[in-house]
Order: sequence, then structure tokens, then C-alpha cells
Amino acid sequence: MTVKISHTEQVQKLFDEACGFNNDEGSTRVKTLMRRIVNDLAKIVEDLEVTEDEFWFAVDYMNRLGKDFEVGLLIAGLGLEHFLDLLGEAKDAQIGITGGTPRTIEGPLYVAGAPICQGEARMDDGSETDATVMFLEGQVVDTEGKPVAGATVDLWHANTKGNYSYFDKSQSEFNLRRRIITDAEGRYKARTIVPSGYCCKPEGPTQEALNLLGRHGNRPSHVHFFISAPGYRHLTTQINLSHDPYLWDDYAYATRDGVVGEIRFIEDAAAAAARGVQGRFAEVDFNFELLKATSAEDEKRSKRPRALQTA
Ligand code: MBD
Ligand code: FE
Repeated sequence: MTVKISHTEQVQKLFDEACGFNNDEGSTRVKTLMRRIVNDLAKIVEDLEVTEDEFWFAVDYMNRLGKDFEVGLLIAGLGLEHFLDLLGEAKDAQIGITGGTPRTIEGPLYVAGAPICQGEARMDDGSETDATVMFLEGQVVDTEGKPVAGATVDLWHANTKGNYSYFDKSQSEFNLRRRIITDAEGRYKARTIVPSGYCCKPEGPTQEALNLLGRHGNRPSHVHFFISAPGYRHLTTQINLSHDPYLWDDYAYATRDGVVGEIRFIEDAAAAAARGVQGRFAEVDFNFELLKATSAEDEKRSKRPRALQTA
């Protein structure tokens, strides 16, 4: 038989006090959120008859998750970051805002301050000699198809091992991270390498949780984008590449219609020579359609705390 006491006056008063309801200091917003969290956690403990061992395992798990900076990875894996995209779109739809290139999750691996290039960029440092060269290009347009010149295309992706520079200290500074300013026709061009999909660390706390859910921790090969321009709504999205077996089996649920990039692998000596490369290479064309901003806030990305590389 389950015992339930969280609704009693004694416990409700305890939680009111613990969440600062008896003082005038602090933040009323945080008090409201914390009160709900504490209340709902207590209800979960009662309703699902959480044992003390389970409770303290969870406390230790959160310590380990944070110590390894993996909270963002677990949030993505539980579908909560994708949920925020769906919620944002539903809110937009309610006020009649639709269209444009779909948003999809940022993920936890952005680094601010990547080198700025005009129109085109070489993104890789040339250190991965067995990588496949990838030419990635396209146009930023508005909803009428008009080019957006001077847009900032801030893009980042993993290397052939699925690792991101800065977080992977073996890579050079800002490897595979650039900000490209679109030309007069709204075009951006990048020469880079085909990334490999990301895989959660097998021995890490995120994969530990995924194992208990019977799930893998793989993402398909992908390229992240922040696209911004004065007068337009900020866009956070990705191109998920068509050749990857995990394309529609993404542990982070970022792949969706409208953000799949068709990749062409080309084995043609003349085509390679025309591109200034040797052997097999890849091409991806991808255009982005921006919505008009309805406020100054609209033009900016979220204030999510991010890594900032200065030196
Ligand atoms: C990634 O590269 C990523 O994009 C996300 C969303 C989560 C983990 C790793
Ligand atoms: Fe990623």
C-alpha cells in the first residue's frame, strides 16, 4: 500500500519555508519554479514508491553528470532540447508565424568567437590527412527568395572521429568552426571535411543512463548553424547528412524534414582537379530561408551559457 503525505499541511508548510515563501529576499520567479520542482519530486517519490537507494543513486548520478559536463548531452538524449523546438514552433504557429528553414537543436558544443571570413572559408586545419574533402555551399534568402547579403553564417562540426575542437584538446584552436559573411548574392562557401557522427562517451554518465533505457548514444554526421542578419529572425539549425546510417536514428532527435543535406560523393579526376583536390570528395548544397524579425530580441540567439574561447 502506498503512503502519501506530500499534500498534508505539515509537508506543504515545510516546502513553502524551504522555497523562501516566508521571506522577502531572493527571486520570486525562482521561488515559484523551485516550489513546483520540490512538490513534483515529492509526488514522484510517493507515486512511484521511489526507494531510498534509488533516491540517493539519483543524487550521486547528478553529481557525476555535472562533474563531467554532460548535463547538456543528457537533456538532448531525453528529447527535451527537441521538445523546446517543438514548443517554440507551436507558440509561433499560434500567432501566425510559420515557414522558413526549420530550427533544430543547438546542442552543447558551440564555441563563441570563431574566425570571421568574407563569403568563403577553409574550415579544417589539414591535419586529418585521410579525411574526405567536403565543399559545402548555398544561399541565405528571405521568404520571398530574395538573397540576404551580409548575413552571418556561424557553423561548426565534428572531425572524422566525431569530436569537436575546444572540447577535444587534441585539435587546433577553432578547427572546423567559422563565421562566414554572405556575399552580395547571399552566398556562403566552405571547404571542409566530411564529419563523422558524434557518439556519447561509452563510459560516461549520459551513456550510462541511455544503457538503462536500452538506447544508443549516436548522432548522424551533421553540421551546426547559427544564421543571423539585421532585420531577420535568428535561426539555429543543422544539416544532417543523407549518407549516415543514423540519419533517422539520432539519439538527440535533431534530424527532421527540411534539415537533411543531400551529400554527393564524387569520384572523377577532372572534377577533383577543377576543385583543386585529389581523389574522392563530397559536395553539399544547402540554402537557408530566414523569417523577418518582429522585434530586436528576435534577431538574437538565446542567452544559453556557451563556451567562449578568447586566447
Ligand atoms: C552533438 O554533436 C550534438 O550536436 C548534440 C545535439 C548532442 C551531442 C553532440
Ligand atoms: Fe553536434
